[in-house]
Amino acid sequence: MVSRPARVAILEQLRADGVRHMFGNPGTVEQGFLDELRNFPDIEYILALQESSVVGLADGYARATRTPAVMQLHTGVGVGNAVGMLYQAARGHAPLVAVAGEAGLRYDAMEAQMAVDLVAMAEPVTKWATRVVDPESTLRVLRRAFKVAATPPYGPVLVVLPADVMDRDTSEPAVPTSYVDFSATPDAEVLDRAAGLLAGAQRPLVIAGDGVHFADAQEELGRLARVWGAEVWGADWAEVNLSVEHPAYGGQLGHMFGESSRKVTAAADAVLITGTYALPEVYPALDGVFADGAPVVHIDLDTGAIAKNFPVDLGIAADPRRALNGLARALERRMSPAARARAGEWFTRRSAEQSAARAAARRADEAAALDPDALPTTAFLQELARRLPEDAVVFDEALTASPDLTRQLPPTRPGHWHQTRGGSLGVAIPGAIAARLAHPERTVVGFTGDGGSMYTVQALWTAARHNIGAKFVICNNSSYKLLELNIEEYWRTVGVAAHEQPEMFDLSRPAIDFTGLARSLGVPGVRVEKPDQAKAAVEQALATPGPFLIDLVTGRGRQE
Ligand SMILES: Cc1ncc(C[n+]2csc(CCOP(=O)(O)OP(=O)(O)O)c2C)c(N)n1
Ligand SMILES: [Mg+2]
Repeated sequence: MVSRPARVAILEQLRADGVRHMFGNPGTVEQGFLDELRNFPDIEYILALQESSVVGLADGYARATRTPAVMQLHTGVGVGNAVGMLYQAARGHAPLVAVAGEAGLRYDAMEAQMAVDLVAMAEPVTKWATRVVDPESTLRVLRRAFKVAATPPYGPVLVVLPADVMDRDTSEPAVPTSYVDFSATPDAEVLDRAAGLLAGAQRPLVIAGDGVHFADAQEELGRLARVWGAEVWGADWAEVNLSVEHPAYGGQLGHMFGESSRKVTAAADAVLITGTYALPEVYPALDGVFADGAPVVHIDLDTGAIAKNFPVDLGIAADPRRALNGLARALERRMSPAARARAGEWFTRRSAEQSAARAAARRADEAAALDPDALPTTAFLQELARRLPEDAVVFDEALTASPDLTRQLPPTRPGHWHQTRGGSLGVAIPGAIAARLAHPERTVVGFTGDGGSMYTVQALWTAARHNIGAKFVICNNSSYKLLELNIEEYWRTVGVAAHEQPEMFDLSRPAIDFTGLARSLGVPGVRVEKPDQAKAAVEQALATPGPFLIDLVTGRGRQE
């Protein structure tokens, strides 16, 4: 293999790995390899104007393509801006490979401007962070980065590329990364033991998370829930792990308070956990999560998730799809006729109850949509639901508007709905752009709040710049509504009498002009204040080939 500068070799490596896009925000210390990109027209540089947006785009792209996404960050200042989004990408298990430049090894002693220990900075928010110190190991390290990012549990990786190392030659060949196959099937004896622990349950519960989606195990999960007669509750659930219209779907455990989750988890007399861990809330319960004596079985490719916080009776490192399939069969064999009858009756009753509840909600929404003075939320979402093609993708960061959204556009198809995860705001605008970039043939709509949008609003410019026709809906209630709801819960918990909401949750002064803001970034848009404006707005958004924004008034905020 001929020698060439490492700055060229890294691009050959990306090419060998089939990378088509690099998301980034450039700086001087990366100019060496960024300049070489002109000789790699098959790798498109997608320019974002702030590093939160860079990571949001890469995260959305990895979620949409389910392959590692590559991004470039600018040394300490860029990595610093990226940290919050990297945190959410890490919690969401996005396989990301970030490269960050720095001036060079030779300046290590100088405490030069912008220099910082990038590895230390990124370590808490990445799965692996490292620095290339010798050009002859540049591609070795890059390939390891790809492999680590795409090995369960997936996660972001940072590779620091000092400019003086990149300017030296390497003779390493650029060959595709070796990935590992994880279709591990549990032994029949282990599945039988799991079934033995679970088969006698009267009130069985499945707690499932995105690991189900990563393993394409939705069907197997639904089937197991049906066989076992178990409700499926979500935790760390930001993809479609089971259709929300599946009769076993119970809902989401608390993102925030373990006390809320406990009502569900402690009521079960047997628990199966898969694709998540117990339990990822902000204020998790420290004890009493599961009823005394209730057996807990956990199946995961992420062995760190198993028995992370509470003991389990059986932990199984395996592919959820194969394991759930085998466990359903083992349960069929192990369950008594009475247990099978209970499960069957439960499933039939649930199906009937849930279709009745959906029909009632539809009638209520239809009645609400007739009120011309009502907020336009329902009318708008109904219009959109009527007109969106079947394979549309929804990025849901609608927060307090999310229940309205998912009622009209229920997350039923895996890969066609993504939600925020990890608690960081600002994912929907870049996420929707990246989803559309990955699937230009699909209609992609990103829903975010007036609050959430502002963390990465400059990504609208990226959509305009690269002509990526994603649609954006700002659910504008002039407030940080979720914080208002959370503090009310807090007042109740600590026994503080309800009082006026803190001023800092109010976004009405001054009102943000979202259509003006979008226009300034190259994205046209309209504001929808009344139900009768909904239809025209939806039609205009869908008829516009490029990006389009709708400022949807979902609340009046605090009026003066
Ligand atoms: C990066 C980041 N900063 C701050 C927060 C705290 N936070 C959680 S919800 C929220 C309000 C979100 O407001 P909006 O997007 O308008 O949705 P709404 O609650 O009004 O439905 C804030 C600020 C966060 N989650 N992430
Ligand atoms: Mg809001």
